[in-house]
Amino acid sequence: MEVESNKIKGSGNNYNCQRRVGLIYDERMCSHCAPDGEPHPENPNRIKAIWNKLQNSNISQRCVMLNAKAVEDKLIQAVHSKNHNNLIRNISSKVYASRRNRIASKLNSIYFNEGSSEAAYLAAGSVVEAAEKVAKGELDSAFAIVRPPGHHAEENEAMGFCLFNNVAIATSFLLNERPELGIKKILIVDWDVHHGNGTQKTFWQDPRVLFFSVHRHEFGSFYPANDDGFYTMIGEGPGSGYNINVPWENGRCGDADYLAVWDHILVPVVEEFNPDMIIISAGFDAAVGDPLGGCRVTPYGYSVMLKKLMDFAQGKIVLALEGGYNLESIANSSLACVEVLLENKPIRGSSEAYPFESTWRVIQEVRQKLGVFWPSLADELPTKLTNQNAPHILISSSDSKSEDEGAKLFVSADLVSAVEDVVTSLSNLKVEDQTASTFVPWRSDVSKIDIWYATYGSNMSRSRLLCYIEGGKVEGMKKPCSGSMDGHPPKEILWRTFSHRLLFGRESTHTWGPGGIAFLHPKRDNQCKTHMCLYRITLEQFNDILLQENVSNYDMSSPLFDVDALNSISNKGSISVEAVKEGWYHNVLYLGKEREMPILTMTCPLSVIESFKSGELPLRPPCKEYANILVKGLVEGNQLTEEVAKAYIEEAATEPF
Ligand code: Q9C
Ligand code: ZN
Repeated sequence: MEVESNKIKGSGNNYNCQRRVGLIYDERMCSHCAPDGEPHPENPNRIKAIWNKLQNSNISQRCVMLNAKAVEDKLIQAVHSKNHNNLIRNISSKVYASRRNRIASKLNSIYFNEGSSEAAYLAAGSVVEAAEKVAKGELDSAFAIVRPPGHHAEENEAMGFCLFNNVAIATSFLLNERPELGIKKILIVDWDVHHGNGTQKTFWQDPRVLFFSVHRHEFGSFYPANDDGFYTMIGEGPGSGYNINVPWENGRCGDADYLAVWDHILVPVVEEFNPDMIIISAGFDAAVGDPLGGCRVTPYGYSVMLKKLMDFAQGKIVLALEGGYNLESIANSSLACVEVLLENKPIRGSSEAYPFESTWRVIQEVRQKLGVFWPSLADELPTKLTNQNAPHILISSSDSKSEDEGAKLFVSADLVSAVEDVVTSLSNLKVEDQTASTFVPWRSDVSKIDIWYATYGSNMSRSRLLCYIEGGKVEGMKKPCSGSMDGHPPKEILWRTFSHRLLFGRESTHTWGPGGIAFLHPKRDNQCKTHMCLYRITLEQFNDILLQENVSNYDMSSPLFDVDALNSISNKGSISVEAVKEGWYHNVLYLGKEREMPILTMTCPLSVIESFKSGELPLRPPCKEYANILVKGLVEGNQLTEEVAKAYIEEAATEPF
């Protein structure tokens, strides 16, 4: 292929030995922004920050600049409906001005302004342009610094800050419009922290496109919050096996987690698939410091992930920016990626030692599900490997003194070396300001304060409570827990009764499936006597349990329930924890003191009780598995006989208001 020198102007002449890397950036993509100056994470500063970083570190000067251009409607309509195409084409015109905000408000996480149409056309067109140049061999690889992002956009729907699906449009362009370029199989790697639902749907039945997405999922509670991103979604018909989802069970995933997925899922599959080209939906919202992602991938991590992919498709790789909302993080991550493209080796650095236990579980689930399509995934991983886990205990709790060392997650030698690994690797990293999210200072403040955590539901069973501390699940639970940072078991267990009513409500839960779950009425009622199991745990552990009881995207960079809250709750009686107020158990209730230590429980707010009362929310008895574990707790705690415990639960579940 010949280089069209009038279009490609680069100053890379001093660096002849380097690879030809294309870059696209165009100011016009900055004119799409939230109306009325409203702050929004998906804002023009994102691509400006990346562009400035590449310029200031003299990296853009070593690349080939490409011109952004608007995508043609014909290419859009290979992915989107005519209706959707028309909407985005016209949304910025004057005639739409009065309706723009109303239309946006009906969509999921979308805004429009006068600049949206042009930016959307340029974003998609730029990825097409970059992909064509790389496919032709005029460039080795390219990075399209575009916005709005694309991977959430579906055939007939803008969502999740995405208007057109840029990567899907470029992929379908190469396969359907440029057969002469010989690109017959394309791998799409979506490492944005969110699931690429739009891209998945576009190629659901298409075996020419292997779509791979690794994302936070949390059993359908992380955006876009449904089951589309689960590992069971493998494509359909001829596309079966050509859709691979790696759904994280929890946040805080970092280099070790991602690289384990690369080594044990992605790379073996790509060896077999042997793509002609790779397009990366390169969101940087899994980066350390991202406000939406809550993960911890470092620039070094991204550089290794990218380098591993460069060994395929003759290095023909296009990166298209998706999400990423911490300006510094996305600039540093982008810089690392472009350096790898130029030099074909990872940047200097190192990573944390081990993946989470949950990461190995997810990897094994994916391998099992896809082993029939990709033989290299079929073998079981050695336990020697999968037993190497990141400690749940990090710095803060390593010196806390526990009477019961027997049930600790890690023998102390392992812990010491694991902590040392983490410390060493962090000190080797070149990135600034990424320690904050790993060494969370609030944790050491609360790791030495003990409280009584009073439980009235399934946590009355010790094995169930331990799921919140050590991670994992007990029988009947559909969803495992991620555990606490401090993995020490409770220091003491006591039983007491309290004059608050026990009730059961809700249709179903992620954890237990159909049926109600236990709530404690926040107000005293002297007629009632509810059995409660009190665990002496640290205030740090209480915070981690509070988070797990109220599944949310909160990243724990500050405590949910801090020392001030603890000091004031005896006066207030209860505190609603705003950061997790979407959760059912965000209301922390003070029940008194035991040996000078406060007794706390968590339940719903009074308003929810009112909704149960009025019938607006269903009161429902618990499912069999859930009832069984309540009974188990009461029996093992020597509080009631099995028969009496069953009757006790039954009565609480059927008693009307
Ligand atoms: N509770 C990309 O990263 N969050 N999109 C909405 C509503 C939307 C992210 C939260 C996140 C969209 C490209
Ligand atoms: Zn994202």
